[in-house]
Amino acid sequence: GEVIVDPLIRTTISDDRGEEPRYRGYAASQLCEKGYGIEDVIGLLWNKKLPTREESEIVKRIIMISADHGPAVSGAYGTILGACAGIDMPQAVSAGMTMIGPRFGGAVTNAGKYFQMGVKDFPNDIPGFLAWMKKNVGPVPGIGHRVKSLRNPDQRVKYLVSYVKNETSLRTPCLDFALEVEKVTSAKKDNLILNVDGTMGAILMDLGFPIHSLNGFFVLARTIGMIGHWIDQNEQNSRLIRLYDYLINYAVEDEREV
Ligand code: Q5B
Repeated sequence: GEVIVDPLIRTTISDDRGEEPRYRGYAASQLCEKGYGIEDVIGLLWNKKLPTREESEIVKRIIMISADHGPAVSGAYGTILGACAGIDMPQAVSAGMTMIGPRFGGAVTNAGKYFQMGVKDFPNDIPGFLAWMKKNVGPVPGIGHRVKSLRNPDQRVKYLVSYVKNETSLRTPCLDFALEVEKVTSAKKDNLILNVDGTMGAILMDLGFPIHSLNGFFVLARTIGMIGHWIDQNEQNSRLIRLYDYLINYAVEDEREV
Protein backbone atom coordinates (compact mmCIF):
# COMPACT_ATOMS: atom_id res chain seq x y z
CA GLY A 1 0.00 0.00 0.00
CA GLU A 2 0.90 3.67 0.06
CA VAL A 3 3.75 4.61 2.39
CA ILE A 4 3.29 7.90 4.21
CA VAL A 5 6.38 9.56 5.69
CA ASP A 6 6.71 12.81 7.54
CA PRO A 7 8.40 15.51 5.42
CA LEU A 8 12.10 15.86 6.22
CA ILE A 9 12.23 19.58 5.59
CA ARG A 10 9.75 22.43 5.20
CA THR A 11 10.33 25.34 2.85
CA THR A 12 8.39 28.56 2.46
CA ILE A 13 10.41 30.36 -0.22
CA SER A 14 10.82 28.39 -3.43
CA ASP A 15 9.44 25.45 -5.38
CA ASP A 16 11.29 23.29 -7.89
CA ARG A 17 8.55 20.80 -8.74
CA GLY A 18 7.39 22.54 -11.93
CA GLU A 19 9.16 23.23 -15.18
CA GLU A 20 11.31 25.93 -13.64
CA PRO A 21 12.04 27.29 -10.16
CA ARG A 22 9.40 29.54 -8.66
CA TYR A 23 10.35 32.11 -6.05
CA ARG A 24 7.35 32.61 -3.73
CA GLY A 25 5.23 31.45 -6.65
CA TYR A 26 6.76 33.65 -9.37
CA ALA A 27 8.59 31.89 -12.22
CA ALA A 28 12.17 33.17 -12.45
CA SER A 29 11.91 33.65 -16.23
CA GLN A 30 8.73 35.70 -15.85
CA LEU A 31 10.46 38.00 -13.36
CA CYS A 32 13.20 38.52 -15.97
CA GLU A 33 10.65 39.08 -18.73
CA LYS A 34 8.81 41.69 -16.68
CA GLY A 35 11.99 43.65 -15.94
CA TYR A 36 12.54 42.73 -12.31
CA GLY A 37 16.13 42.65 -11.05
CA ILE A 38 18.32 40.74 -8.61
CA GLU A 39 17.17 43.07 -5.82
CA ASP A 40 13.58 41.84 -6.36
CA VAL A 41 14.72 38.22 -6.18
CA ILE A 42 16.45 39.07 -2.89
CA GLY A 43 13.18 40.58 -1.65
CA LEU A 44 11.29 37.40 -2.55
CA LEU A 45 13.79 34.90 -1.16
CA TRP A 46 14.88 36.80 1.95
CA ASN A 47 11.76 38.79 2.84
CA LYS A 48 9.10 36.72 1.10
CA LYS A 49 7.68 39.63 -0.85
CA LEU A 50 8.32 41.71 -3.95
CA PRO A 51 9.76 45.07 -2.94
CA THR A 52 8.28 48.24 -4.37
CA ARG A 53 10.34 49.95 -7.11
CA GLU A 54 11.54 52.48 -4.58
CA GLU A 55 12.60 49.76 -2.13
CA SER A 56 14.37 47.82 -4.91
CA GLU A 57 16.38 50.90 -5.86
CA ILE A 58 17.59 51.20 -2.26
CA VAL A 59 18.54 47.50 -2.06
CA LYS A 60 20.38 47.77 -5.39
CA ARG A 61 22.44 50.69 -4.10
CA ILE A 62 23.26 48.87 -0.84
CA ILE A 63 24.66 45.94 -2.82
CA MET A 64 26.55 48.15 -5.28
CA ILE A 65 28.12 50.26 -2.58
CA SER A 66 29.37 47.35 -0.48
CA ALA A 67 30.52 45.04 -3.31
CA ASP A 68 34.21 45.74 -2.73
CA HIS A 69 36.56 47.91 -0.72
CA GLY A 70 39.94 47.28 -2.28
CA PRO A 71 42.58 44.75 -1.25
CA ALA A 72 43.42 46.10 2.21
CA VAL A 73 40.36 44.95 4.15
CA SER A 74 40.21 41.60 5.97
CA GLY A 75 37.88 39.83 3.50
CA ALA A 76 39.66 40.77 0.28
CA TYR A 77 43.07 40.18 1.86
CA GLY A 78 42.01 36.70 2.99
CA THR A 79 40.87 35.85 -0.53
CA ILE A 80 44.05 37.28 -2.08
CA LEU A 81 46.23 35.24 0.31
CA GLY A 82 44.29 32.13 -0.74
CA ALA A 83 44.49 32.94 -4.45
CA CYS A 84 48.24 33.46 -4.16
CA ALA A 85 48.56 30.12 -2.38
CA GLY A 86 47.03 28.59 -5.50
CA ILE A 87 43.72 27.48 -4.04
CA ASP A 88 40.53 27.37 -6.10
CA MET A 89 37.90 30.07 -6.23
CA PRO A 90 35.33 28.61 -3.79
CA GLN A 91 37.99 27.95 -1.15
CA ALA A 92 39.73 31.32 -1.59
CA VAL A 93 36.43 33.17 -1.49
CA SER A 94 35.40 31.28 1.65
CA ALA A 95 38.77 32.21 3.22
CA GLY A 96 37.77 35.86 2.76
CA MET A 97 34.21 35.14 3.80
CA THR A 98 35.45 33.66 7.09
CA MET A 99 36.69 37.14 8.03
CA ILE A 100 33.16 38.54 8.04
CA GLY A 101 32.34 38.90 11.71
CA PRO A 102 31.60 41.38 14.48
CA ARG A 103 34.46 43.74 13.61
CA PHE A 104 34.48 43.44 9.84
CA GLY A 105 31.34 43.43 7.69
CA GLY A 106 29.34 41.22 9.99
CA ALA A 107 28.00 43.98 12.22
CA VAL A 108 25.00 44.68 9.98
CA THR A 109 22.57 42.38 11.78
CA ASN A 110 23.47 43.54 15.27
CA ALA A 111 23.55 47.19 14.20
CA GLY A 112 19.98 46.84 12.89
CA LYS A 113 18.92 44.91 15.97
CA TYR A 114 20.28 47.39 18.51
CA PHE A 115 19.31 50.55 16.63
CA GLN A 116 15.77 49.17 16.45
CA MET A 117 15.91 48.43 20.17
CA GLY A 118 17.10 52.01 20.72
CA VAL A 119 14.15 53.42 18.77
CA LYS A 120 11.77 51.42 20.98
CA ASP A 121 13.43 51.52 24.41
CA PHE A 122 15.53 54.70 24.35
CA PRO A 123 13.60 57.27 22.28
CA ASN A 124 15.31 60.67 22.65
CA ASP A 125 17.79 59.13 25.12
CA ILE A 126 21.05 58.46 23.28
CA PRO A 127 23.19 58.64 26.48
CA GLY A 128 20.88 56.03 28.05
CA PHE A 129 21.23 53.82 24.96
CA LEU A 130 25.03 54.15 24.96
CA ALA A 131 25.25 53.39 28.69
CA TRP A 132 23.07 50.28 28.20
CA MET A 133 25.18 49.14 25.24
CA LYS A 134 28.44 49.65 27.17
CA LYS A 135 27.13 47.61 30.11
CA ASN A 136 25.44 44.82 28.15
CA VAL A 137 27.02 44.56 24.67
CA GLY A 138 30.34 46.41 24.28
CA PRO A 139 31.23 48.49 21.22
CA VAL A 140 28.09 49.64 19.43
CA PRO A 141 27.77 47.54 16.25
CA GLY A 142 27.67 49.83 13.22
CA ILE A 143 29.70 52.57 14.89
CA GLY A 144 33.43 53.15 14.38
CA HIS A 145 35.88 52.72 11.55
CA ARG A 146 39.60 51.99 11.31
CA VAL A 147 40.37 54.76 8.80
CA LYS A 148 37.18 56.75 8.21
CA SER A 149 36.33 59.62 10.54
CA LEU A 150 34.60 63.00 10.74
CA ARG A 151 37.63 64.47 8.94
CA ASN A 152 37.74 61.65 6.39
CA PRO A 153 34.06 60.77 5.92
CA ASP A 154 32.92 57.52 4.33
CA GLN A 155 31.38 58.65 1.04
CA ARG A 156 29.40 55.39 0.76
CA VAL A 157 27.62 56.24 3.98
CA LYS A 158 27.08 59.87 3.00
CA TYR A 159 25.64 58.79 -0.36
CA LEU A 160 23.30 56.12 1.02
CA VAL A 161 21.96 58.37 3.77
CA SER A 162 21.42 61.23 1.36
CA TYR A 163 19.77 58.98 -1.27
CA VAL A 164 17.35 57.38 1.18
CA LYS A 165 16.46 60.63 2.91
CA ASN A 166 16.28 62.94 -0.09
CA GLU A 167 15.22 60.75 -2.97
CA THR A 168 12.82 58.26 -1.42
CA SER A 169 9.75 58.40 0.76
CA LEU A 170 10.95 55.66 3.15
CA ARG A 171 10.19 56.31 6.83
CA THR A 172 13.58 56.07 8.57
CA PRO A 173 13.25 55.78 12.37
CA CYS A 174 16.23 53.39 12.67
CA LEU A 175 18.47 55.44 10.42
CA ASP A 176 17.50 58.62 12.25
CA PHE A 177 18.33 56.98 15.59
CA ALA A 178 21.67 55.74 14.22
CA LEU A 179 22.54 59.26 13.06
CA GLU A 180 21.73 60.62 16.52
CA VAL A 181 24.01 57.96 18.06
CA GLU A 182 26.76 59.00 15.65
CA LYS A 183 26.47 62.64 16.76
CA VAL A 184 27.27 61.65 20.34
CA THR A 185 29.95 58.98 19.69
CA SER A 186 31.83 60.97 17.04
CA ALA A 187 31.91 64.02 19.35
CA LYS A 188 33.84 61.83 21.83
CA LYS A 189 36.25 60.35 19.25
CA ASP A 190 36.17 61.34 15.61
CA ASN A 191 36.42 57.82 14.12
CA LEU A 192 33.31 56.70 16.02
CA ILE A 193 31.15 57.51 13.01
CA LEU A 194 28.18 55.59 11.61
CA ASN A 195 29.94 53.04 9.41
CA VAL A 196 28.77 51.18 6.31
CA ASP A 197 27.57 48.15 8.32
CA GLY A 198 25.55 50.40 10.62
CA THR A 199 24.05 52.38 7.75
CA MET A 200 23.04 49.21 5.92
CA GLY A 201 21.62 47.68 9.10
CA ALA A 202 19.54 50.74 9.94
CA ILE A 203 18.17 51.18 6.41
CA LEU A 204 17.41 47.47 6.01
CA MET A 205 15.47 47.50 9.30
CA ASP A 206 13.55 50.53 8.03
CA LEU A 207 12.86 48.56 4.83
CA GLY A 208 11.37 45.75 6.94
CA PHE A 209 13.88 42.99 6.15
CA PRO A 210 14.07 40.23 8.77
CA ILE A 211 16.84 40.79 11.31
CA HIS A 212 18.52 37.50 10.43
CA SER A 213 18.83 38.48 6.78
CA LEU A 214 20.85 41.63 7.41
CA ASN A 215 24.43 40.29 7.43
CA GLY A 216 23.43 38.47 4.24
CA PHE A 217 23.55 41.77 2.36
CA PHE A 218 27.24 42.27 3.16
CA VAL A 219 28.01 38.60 2.51
CA LEU A 220 26.25 38.69 -0.86
CA ALA A 221 27.70 42.01 -1.97
CA ARG A 222 31.27 41.34 -0.84
CA THR A 223 31.25 37.94 -2.57
CA ILE A 224 31.23 39.92 -5.81
CA GLY A 225 34.42 41.71 -4.76
CA MET A 226 36.13 38.59 -3.42
CA ILE A 227 35.49 36.71 -6.67
CA GLY A 228 36.95 39.71 -8.48
CA HIS A 229 40.10 39.59 -6.35
CA TRP A 230 40.51 35.83 -6.96
CA ILE A 231 40.20 36.32 -10.75
CA ASP A 232 42.56 39.30 -10.65
CA GLN A 233 45.30 37.38 -8.80
CA ASN A 234 44.94 34.38 -11.09
CA GLU A 235 45.14 36.50 -14.22
CA GLN A 236 48.39 37.98 -12.91
CA ASN A 237 49.82 34.56 -11.99
CA SER A 238 50.51 36.00 -8.55
CA ARG A 239 53.14 34.29 -6.41
CA LEU A 240 52.75 32.76 -2.98
CA ILE A 241 52.67 35.43 -0.28
CA ARG A 242 55.13 35.10 2.56
CA LEU A 243 55.56 37.81 5.18
CA TYR A 244 58.98 39.48 5.34
CA ASP A 245 60.59 39.45 8.77
CA TYR A 246 60.32 43.24 9.08
CA LEU A 247 56.52 42.94 9.02
CA ILE A 248 56.59 40.76 12.12
CA ASN A 249 57.41 41.86 15.63
CA TYR A 250 59.19 38.75 16.95
CA ALA A 251 58.49 39.32 20.65
CA VAL A 252 60.15 36.04 21.57
CA GLU A 253 62.90 34.76 23.84
CA ASP A 254 66.55 35.02 22.67
CA GLU A 255 68.05 31.77 21.41
CA ARG A 256 69.04 29.59 24.40
CA GLU A 257 70.08 26.03 25.28
CA VAL A 258 67.83 23.56 27.10
N1 Q5B B 1 35.42 52.03 20.21
C1 Q5B B 1 35.42 48.87 13.39
O1 Q5B B 1 38.07 49.98 15.64
C2 Q5B B 1 36.27 48.85 14.65
C3 Q5B B 1 33.53 51.52 19.25
C4 Q5B B 1 34.09 52.06 20.41
C5 Q5B B 1 32.01 52.37 21.30
C6 Q5B B 1 32.12 51.43 19.18
C7 Q5B B 1 35.44 49.29 15.90
C8 Q5B B 1 34.26 48.37 16.18
C9 Q5B B 1 31.84 48.03 15.92
C10 Q5B B 1 31.85 46.91 14.90
C11 Q5B B 1 31.52 47.39 13.50
C12 Q5B B 1 32.03 47.21 11.10
C13 Q5B B 1 36.86 47.43 14.88
C14 Q5B B 1 33.04 48.21 10.57
C15 Q5B B 1 33.40 47.26 8.04
C16 Q5B B 1 33.36 47.21 6.53
C17 Q5B B 1 34.44 48.03 5.86
C18 Q5B B 1 35.82 47.84 6.51
C19 Q5B B 1 36.90 48.82 6.05
C20 Q5B B 1 34.49 47.57 4.40
C21 Q5B B 1 37.44 49.82 14.42
C22 Q5B B 1 39.59 51.97 20.02
C23 Q5B B 1 38.75 52.69 21.04
C24 Q5B B 1 38.40 51.82 22.23
C25 Q5B B 1 37.05 51.26 21.87
C26 Q5B B 1 36.41 52.46 21.19
C27 Q5B B 1 35.67 51.50 19.00
N2 Q5B B 1 34.51 51.19 18.39
N3 Q5B B 1 33.36 52.48 21.43
N4 Q5B B 1 31.40 51.85 20.22
N5 Q5B B 1 31.52 50.91 18.12
N6 Q5B B 1 33.05 48.83 15.76
N7 Q5B B 1 32.26 46.90 12.49
O2 Q5B B 1 39.80 51.71 15.12
O3 Q5B B 1 38.86 53.74 25.44
O4 Q5B B 1 40.62 53.26 23.73
O5 Q5B B 1 39.56 51.38 24.98
O6 Q5B B 1 34.42 47.31 16.74
O7 Q5B B 1 30.60 48.17 13.28
O8 Q5B B 1 33.88 46.34 8.61
O9 Q5B B 1 36.67 49.65 5.17
O10 Q5B B 1 38.02 48.75 6.66
O11 Q5B B 1 33.69 48.06 3.62
O12 Q5B B 1 35.29 46.68 4.08
O13 Q5B B 1 40.44 49.30 15.41
O14 Q5B B 1 34.09 49.39 5.90
O15 Q5B B 1 35.04 50.59 15.77
O16 Q5B B 1 39.66 50.70 17.34
O17 Q5B B 1 38.66 48.61 18.36
O18 Q5B B 1 40.97 49.43 18.98
O19 Q5B B 1 38.94 50.75 19.64
O20 Q5B B 1 37.48 53.11 20.48
O21 Q5B B 1 36.32 50.84 22.97
O22 Q5B B 1 38.25 52.66 23.35
P1 Q5B B 1 39.59 50.42 15.79
P2 Q5B B 1 39.58 49.75 18.58
P3 Q5B B 1 39.41 52.77 24.45
S1 Q5B B 1 32.76 48.64 8.83
